[in-house]
Amino acid sequence: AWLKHQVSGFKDKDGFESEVVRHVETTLARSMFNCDESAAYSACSLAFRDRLILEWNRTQQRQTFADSKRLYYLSLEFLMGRALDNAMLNIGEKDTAKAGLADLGFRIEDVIEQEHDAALGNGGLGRLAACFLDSLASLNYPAWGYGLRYRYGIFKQEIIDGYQVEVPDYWLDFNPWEFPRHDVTVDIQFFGNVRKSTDENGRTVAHWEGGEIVKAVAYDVPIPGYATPSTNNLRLWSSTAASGEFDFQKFNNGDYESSVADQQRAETISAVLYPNDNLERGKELRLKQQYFWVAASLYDIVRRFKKSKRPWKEFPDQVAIQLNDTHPTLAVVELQRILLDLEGLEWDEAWNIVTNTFGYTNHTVLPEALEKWSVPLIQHLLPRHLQIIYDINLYFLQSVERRFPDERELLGRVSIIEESQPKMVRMAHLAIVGSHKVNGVAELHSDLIKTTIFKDFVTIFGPDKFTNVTNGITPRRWLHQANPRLSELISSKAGGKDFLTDLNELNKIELHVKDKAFRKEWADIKLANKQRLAKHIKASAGVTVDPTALFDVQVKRIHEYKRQQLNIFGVIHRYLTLKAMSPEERKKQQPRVSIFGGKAAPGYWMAKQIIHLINSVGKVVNNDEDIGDLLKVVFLEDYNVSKAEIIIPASDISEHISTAGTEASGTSNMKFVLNGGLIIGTCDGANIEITREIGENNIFLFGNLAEDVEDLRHAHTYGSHEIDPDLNRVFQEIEKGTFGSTQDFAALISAVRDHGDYYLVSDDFHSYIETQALVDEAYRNQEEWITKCITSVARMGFFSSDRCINEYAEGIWNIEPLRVEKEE
Ligand code: 26M
Repeated sequence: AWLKHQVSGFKDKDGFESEVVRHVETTLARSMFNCDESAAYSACSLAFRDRLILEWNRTQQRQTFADSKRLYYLSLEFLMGRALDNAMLNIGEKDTAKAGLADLGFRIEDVIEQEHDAALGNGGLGRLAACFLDSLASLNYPAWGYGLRYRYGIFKQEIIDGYQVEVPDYWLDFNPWEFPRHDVTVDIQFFGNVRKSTDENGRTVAHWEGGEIVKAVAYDVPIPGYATPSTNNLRLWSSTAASGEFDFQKFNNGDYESSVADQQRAETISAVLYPNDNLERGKELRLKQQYFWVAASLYDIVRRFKKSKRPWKEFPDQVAIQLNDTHPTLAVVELQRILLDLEGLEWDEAWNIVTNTFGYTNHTVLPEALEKWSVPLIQHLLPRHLQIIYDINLYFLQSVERRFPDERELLGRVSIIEESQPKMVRMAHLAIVGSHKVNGVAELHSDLIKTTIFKDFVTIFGPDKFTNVTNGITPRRWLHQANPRLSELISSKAGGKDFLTDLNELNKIELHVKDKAFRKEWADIKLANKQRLAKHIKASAGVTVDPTALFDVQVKRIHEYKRQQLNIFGVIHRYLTLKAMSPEERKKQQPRVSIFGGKAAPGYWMAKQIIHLINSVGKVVNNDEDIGDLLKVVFLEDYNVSKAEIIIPASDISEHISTAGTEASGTSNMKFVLNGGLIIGTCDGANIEITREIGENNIFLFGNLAEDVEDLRHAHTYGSHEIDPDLNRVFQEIEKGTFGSTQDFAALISAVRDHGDYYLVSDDFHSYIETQALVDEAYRNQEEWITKCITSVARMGFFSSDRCINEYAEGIWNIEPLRVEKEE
């Protein structure tokens, strides 16, 4: 243990105010008389940024001085959300800021609202990376994130006539949270060809020559830890033409247009985040992004290592690199290339260093999401890397053949090269072969990868190379920041704020589960959170909802495997059931608000149809006078991190209903329970471990199990496939035109009825409807319900990303927290 000390704060409220004023008047060059909320946001951020940057500098010095092993987390996505509120809370000066801003005539909530989300990610994978950065800093681990500085993050979603429309997310207009490092640049090579020569020792040396150069410029984002001075670094690379502004040679020769075109082509690399989630499309620009980012990051890491003058064999003692999915897998090849071609190491020595450096996290078993790149494309873009990939594969397959001489089929199955037309490089195979550890993100998922997609690799490398690290979430953002009143209430019963850094402390509140005043305050907080969401629903969707109704929420990327279609078919079933009742009978029913949110990948037509159906059902149901407040259906536009912070604390029940075996983990399930909401879910991903922790009486599980999915699919295809009768009635209603244009929804129905129902919507429908009825019944008994909620929150300690990061640190990275001594 070591002493934690107060982060250098503002002297007091007045000290804070004068810094805000100074920034308004000098940095922003405005007068306080025309300081609006947006200027107040900028100045307030700059004041906090000044504080952060001092700690950031000290942290980097500490890390350099300690010279201990560092982690580098390579992720193409960091879904950070807003930074100001997080910085204020982590530094511990939000109250100072609140009072100071009030003096200046501003409400802190309005100032916080001015910030544009940093939305450099698609969904779970990107948000996980952001939670990891928070935990790494809060736990004082020496760690850096490396990513791309996209000019456009995930698109903004608008709903027009019930359809999703994508609008570009231009977020960099004013971003006080980044520091351009125009002196930290790396030249990145593409295309060209490879020449081989022989050196004086008779060794063959490869020279990658020609092609084009693009310049990578570093932008640093400080990552403050909670209640610690540690402030880590997230380095994002931006692409620009190597020659700077534009090519003066060409310009002077009168070729102005093409010199500008070169500049634009270079900038295109970091221009936009690919908006696919769990879908691989093999676009050349995406591969360029991957190599650009990987090469710049490795150059940076190697440069830092070389300053220490240690021998190369110590590289893995100083450096751990984690691959967030296969997106950065070229790093394996790039490090081998650096060691071999530029540093002159022998193959085996280099390869030993490489494999001891990398760890690979798998986030999906969906076949359509597994990355493959065509051999001709890699040959064209990265000719030397293709040679190295072939050599890695050759040595790997030779060793497999030696050990398993009788298994001829095995070689083809595990080969890094798929013998298709054209040949493809299987990135997951390359990542496994190039890493010392491979992990899944929840127990079921980690078991599944070992028994299905990576089974052969378990045979080859043994079971110890494969491990599980169940995902986690940061309680700072997802409880303390998103739900301040609940955080406050918990700290009053758990003996202070320790639970925010040691989430197992939550179990102390279970002792108070019968405390009347505690329960009353608990219920009041939930109601207030629902009122806040109701306001947002009114303002954004124009629908009036009753805050005392049961709020049923499904917010996540729209995907067939996540089964929003099952949810909306269930809503239609509920609607039909209510319609068929007498007015007296209806009065006895539990009112519900079905809330949806999430983006569809722009090219994912089925997902877009699901959004359209949800909106079409909402239009009918919300305007049906027979129904009134008994059922409302809302689609919330543009779901993102900052909207999640409003939605999640307001949920009574949330839906995590993927086909068993398809959702690797899920992380919002953890956020909802931590905020005092219950779950209806399948036995999938982390739902299983949540159930184990909170108890099966506190969760509504339904549906078929992962182990039965294969047989059911087989039966659909080769046997007869009877559609659930209740679901059939839903289909008939849609086909009658009750919800408008029937042809739009035909594909959603025929996916179930005519195309094998791959996601088992019909198989699970009855169980789903029955379980939803149990939810209504349970909610009726508010006392029981609140007991379930409190008990569940008390038992959620396991799902902190702090626990998760400590597991990675110990089991995969072999890194230790840095001592943070009291400075003064
Ligand atoms: C691939 C190719 C081209 C463009 C984009 C992609 C791509 C982008 C994001 C593929 C997958 C992406 O993310 C997958 C993802 O978010 N997976 C989720 O990871 C979470 C954290 O581990 C899990 O909780 C979710 O279950 C899992 O779906």
